[in-house]
Amino acid sequence: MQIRSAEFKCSNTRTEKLPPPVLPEYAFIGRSNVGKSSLINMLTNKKGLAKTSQTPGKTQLINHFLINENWYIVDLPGYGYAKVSRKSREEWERFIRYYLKNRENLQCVFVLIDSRLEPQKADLDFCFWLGEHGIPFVLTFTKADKQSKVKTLQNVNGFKKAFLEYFEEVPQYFITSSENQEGRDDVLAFINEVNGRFEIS
Ligand SMILES: Nc1nc2c(ncn2[C@@H]2O[C@H](COP(=O)(O)OP(=O)(O)OP(=O)(O)O)[C@@H](O)[C@H]2O)c(=O)[nH]1
Ligand SMILES: [Mg+2]
Repeated sequence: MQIRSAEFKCSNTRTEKLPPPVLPEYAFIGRSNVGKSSLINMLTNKKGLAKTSQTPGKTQLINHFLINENWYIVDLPGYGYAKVSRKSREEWERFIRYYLKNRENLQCVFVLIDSRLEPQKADLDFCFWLGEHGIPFVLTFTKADKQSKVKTLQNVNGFKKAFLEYFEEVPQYFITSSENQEGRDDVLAFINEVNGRFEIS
């Protein structure tokens, strides 16, 4: 898929104000600092589109980006950000979970996982929650440029193994780097295919 246009549409803290659910939508989520915003910029080839930062917890809202005028990427705030208060974390959780469970045009959730780490409980728990609620998701391992291919595959395999202790099969996954565009074509081809099946409910 060629990216012809990518524009920021809106930021929301309330689900009532989201764009009308008439276009296919893909949500990007993962632990804080995992590289969500960077991945969105890499996929769209637009450096400053989603705000990136060295400080975890930068993305605090539901941000909608309209791509090629016919589908949305949504940048969600990172989970597991230790520095926010318990109360605001709980509010965040309620809000995001409500969005994920109720957004009718949501086609797939991209769960971003840092390829440098061994399986993390927060990531596994979040995947289980998605599975329990029947929300389609794929895994996206990020920052693959930061280490050797062998090390990346070791961590991917570790994650798969942890995953299979609870699930019957491993979901589709991508290995990506926002630094060198690894995985870009595969992710966009996947989205293109799903877009082709979209029907307004
Ligand atoms: N080397 C390398 N660095 C990356 C990659 N992706 C992200 N980073 C760096 O990781 C840091 C966090 O990236 P962001 O894209 O802001 O992460 P985020 O998940 O959107 O973070 P929050 O919105 O704060 O939750 C930044 O310093 C990025 O430059 C990657 O693929 N390779
Ligand atoms: Mg971000």
